[in-house]
Amino acid sequence: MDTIYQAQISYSQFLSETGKPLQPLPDWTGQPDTLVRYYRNMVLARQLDNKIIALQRTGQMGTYASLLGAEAIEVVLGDLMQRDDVLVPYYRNHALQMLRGLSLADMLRYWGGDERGNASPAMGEDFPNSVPIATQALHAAGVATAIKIRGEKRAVVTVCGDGATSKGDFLEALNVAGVWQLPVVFMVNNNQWAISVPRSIQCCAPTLAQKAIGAGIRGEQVDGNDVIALHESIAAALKHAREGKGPTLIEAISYRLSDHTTADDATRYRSNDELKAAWEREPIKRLQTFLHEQQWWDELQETAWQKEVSQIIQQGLDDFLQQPAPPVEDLIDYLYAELPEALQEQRQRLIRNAQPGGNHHE
Ligand SMILES: Cc1ncc(C[n+]2csc(CCOP(=O)(O)OP(=O)(O)O)c2C)c(N)n1
Ligand SMILES: [Mg+2]
Repeated sequence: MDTIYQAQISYSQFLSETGKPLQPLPDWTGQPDTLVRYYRNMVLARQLDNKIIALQRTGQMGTYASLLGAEAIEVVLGDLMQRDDVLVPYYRNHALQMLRGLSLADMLRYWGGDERGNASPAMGEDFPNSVPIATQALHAAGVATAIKIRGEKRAVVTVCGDGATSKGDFLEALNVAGVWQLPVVFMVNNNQWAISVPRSIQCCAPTLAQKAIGAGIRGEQVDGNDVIALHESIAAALKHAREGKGPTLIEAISYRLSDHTTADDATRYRSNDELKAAWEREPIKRLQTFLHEQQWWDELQETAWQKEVSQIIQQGLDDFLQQPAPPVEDLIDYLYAELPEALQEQRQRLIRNAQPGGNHHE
């Protein structure tokens, strides 16, 4: 019997959990700029995340999907994607969306249930958040097809979770990206949980990256808490896409340090020990230790940055809280080109009820 095909999946990590280099580091890490920017952006993302959860707890925010633990993936993608690349995001990419130009206030609006936040001109040709799982992978393949037909040198990046990789949409998108050699990067934020379903019972394959092999495309695994490993992998995948050499699947190993959303309570299905162990690997402390050792970051800078971040967040928050709510008919107005009769009646009723003294129980 002959072996007719063999494949390997690489895993890359540069910094240990305690911030020590595990192998020679790439040249660009010899200068502080990029790494310090990654650090600052991760701190901003985390402080913002804490703030939004606090707002939700006090009734000032809708149901919110925390990005705690995914900061490294967000900031590296945000840095390496060019303005004319296209982001096709899911619901844990709001730091990335902000790095691509979405204002903090608009991001808050979206999570506050105000769709105007999802339609900001600052998003350019980026897509709005996808809440339906994995459908965005197909949208990304569609956009990448258009880019390919036009002969443009742009990449499409789509992000999804580990759970999403079990869906037909995801596998179909990989397949078409392979046969048509589309300029797309599939970033899987493998945070080990799909709500209460652990990675171990999500899929029998030892890696999710190996799903790329079935589609004949590049696939690799990286430490999703290590900005250097992410940078190397993402930069290569984007270059590959922009040069017309085809798609890449990157499986970034992270951990969802939060509940699934503010509507979830993860203590009901996962152990404290597992969570504690995951905190040892989280991305911010690791990079902070490395930066301290290089003498590129110190306590004074930390305090100053934390303070500046609080001010940035407060400004966005003031803007969000001061803007009046959208008109109630917005609920209906963008659903149809021509509104069916039954909805016209409902629309009128909504408007009447929203007026002061309106009968809310009609
Ligand atoms: C098509 C579809 N089915 C089910 C859901 C409900 N749902 C919301 S999040 C989620 C789990 C997704 O897990 P994963 O892909 O790992 O992403 P994570 O939330 O962990 O980042 C499910 C099943 C949905 N939003 N869309
Ligand atoms: Mg997940």
